[in-house]
Amino acid sequence: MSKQVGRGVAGQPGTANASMKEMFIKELDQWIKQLKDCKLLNENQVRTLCEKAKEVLMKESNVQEVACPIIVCGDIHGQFQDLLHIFTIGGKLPDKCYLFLGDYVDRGLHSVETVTLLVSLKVQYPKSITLLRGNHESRDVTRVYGFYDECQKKYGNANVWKYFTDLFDYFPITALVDSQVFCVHGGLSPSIDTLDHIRALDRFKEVTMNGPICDLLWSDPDNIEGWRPSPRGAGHTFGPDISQIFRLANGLSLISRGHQLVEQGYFWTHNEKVLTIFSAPNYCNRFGNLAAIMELDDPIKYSFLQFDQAPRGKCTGIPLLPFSYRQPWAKSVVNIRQNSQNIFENQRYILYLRYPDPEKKRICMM
Ligand SMILES: [Mn+2]
Repeated sequence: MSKQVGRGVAGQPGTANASMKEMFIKELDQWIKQLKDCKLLNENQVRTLCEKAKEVLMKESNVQEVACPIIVCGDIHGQFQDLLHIFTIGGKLPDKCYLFLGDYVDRGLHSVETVTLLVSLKVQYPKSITLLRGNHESRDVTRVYGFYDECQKKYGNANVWKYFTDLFDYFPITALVDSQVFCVHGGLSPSIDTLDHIRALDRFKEVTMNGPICDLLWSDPDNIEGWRPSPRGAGHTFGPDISQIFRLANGLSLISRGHQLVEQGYFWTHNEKVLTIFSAPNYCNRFGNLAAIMELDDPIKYSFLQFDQAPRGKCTGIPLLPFSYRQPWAKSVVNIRQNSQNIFENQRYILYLRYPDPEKKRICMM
């Protein structure tokens, strides 16, 4: 008789494991419900969640392969009500599959709720949701731009911040939809020519401020020739010649990325071969932008769902003041929505984050 390890047969070694798994799935369902109600998990639950998530994420590739139909989402940045809204307009897991391009935390008021829900969904439905790493999924960046302070405020210590930032080291850095659509948070890297180069990288560590992984998470497309150092202080900007070479070398039809605020929620560059998707509407409660998600039915058939800010609902009551990173917004929320039109007209990309300056921690760069 063959061994039945892992099967639910009485007296066999797999039984206890299987029923523990079932119990955890039920518990996780409960956590997901609770989170959707904007109620936090406790510290121990977050630790358990992150341990489970590590087991799932460590098996994923640096170029995680996913299939259509899939919904691609850009930056969320702690805008939890807008994340819930995405699942309302895009459809619920696990019936619908999602790919998120990173930047779940910082800037918004609900980074903890946002990242806890997304990671819970990842553990519950690992095949239906893919979470890429953004440049904000890093210890250095979250210490400055909000997530660290929010964890301190909501839990009274930095443990939850530590569990999540340790977990971020496991997030895949790029994804490939049906071998044709390359997805990444930032952009390309002068030290990467092929997808195999990406597959060979050791990603299980903090993102440093230079090197190939840094570039993938920090770079931006621009209308230039070749490469330039990025004004962000990390990563590069790259022209349509560069993205074309990369696409042709790797058989790609499209490069899809987040990382930059765009007025309509999506923005084409490089002859409609590089796409920016941004999924945080009225970013920071002040920029008046629409957000978008992209439904990919197959690699060349896509549609965009645009949406505005969702009602703040049950989450509005959580007081989060007055950390220094939030001051520039808190003081000037009024009427910026009207003024933002000008900002968009004057400059195609109006807002980017600079690499945290170790000398000037806690200063908000817009
Ligand atoms: Mn970003």
